[in-house]
Amino acid sequence: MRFDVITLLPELVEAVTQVGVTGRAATRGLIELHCWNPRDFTEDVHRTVDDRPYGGGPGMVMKAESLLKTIRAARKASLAVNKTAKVIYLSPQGKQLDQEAVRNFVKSAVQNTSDDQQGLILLCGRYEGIDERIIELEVDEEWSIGDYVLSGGELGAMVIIDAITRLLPGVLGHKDSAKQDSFTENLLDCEHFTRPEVVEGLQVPAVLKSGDHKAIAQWRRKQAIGRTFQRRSDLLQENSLSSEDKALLKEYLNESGS
Ligand code: 9D3
Repeated sequence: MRFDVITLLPELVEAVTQVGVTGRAATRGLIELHCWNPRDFTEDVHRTVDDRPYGGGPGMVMKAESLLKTIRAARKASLAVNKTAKVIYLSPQGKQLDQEAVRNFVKSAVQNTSDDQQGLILLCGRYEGIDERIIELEVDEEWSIGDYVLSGGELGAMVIIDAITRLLPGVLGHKDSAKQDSFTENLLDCEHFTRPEVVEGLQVPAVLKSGDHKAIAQWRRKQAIGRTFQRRSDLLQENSLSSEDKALLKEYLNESGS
């Protein structure tokens, strides 16, 4: 899958292809990242990308002209290899990203074969944002990554690239580790333990050493449901529990003394 990122800070975004799961995916050619810097599309000697807001007030706004040229160049390059190239603007005003939205991006990217690919163009703002007419002219969708204030869209673009990449076929080593993600089921994960058996007097739960795979799976599900109930009850409302799950939750609450 190809990502084209429009950013004043390409070195920040490029880090995503240099390390970790996304780095390996890039090395193996499963993802491709192209950064486009609006500063390279300016024509004045100072290479100006921002200006003062009409109406006054603090902060600066990214100018329309160089951004338009950048977006159109990125779209043209992406459409040379992709059937479509949606422009996604990262902004606090966007719809909040969740795992369902990520799965939908992957669906459009993957169900299509090589000459029917869907590229993504990720547009990152800096300063107070971009001239509204860019959104009107060129933006297809506007996404936020959560209710907190960032300094620009780059971390949002990197979040989207990371979350999409790990769902692409062939990226994760273990075949179903992406499928097993608890968020696929709207549940938090259970606890994890590795050697040694005792850390500063704290033991590994005995069931995990029992070798009884059915009991282990049931314990893990009980923990996942119990932790979700206690920490993120908002997730359970969407995901009404089966009678088996309700029994596991009761067991969890008895054991935790609540
Ligand atoms: C404090 C500045 N604000 C004035 C009321 C508005 C504002 C402008 C620009 C707040 C943040 C930003 C830059 N943020 C992003 O570009 C951004 C973002 C975010 O801040 N939170 C969550 N998701 C995203 S995606 C892009």
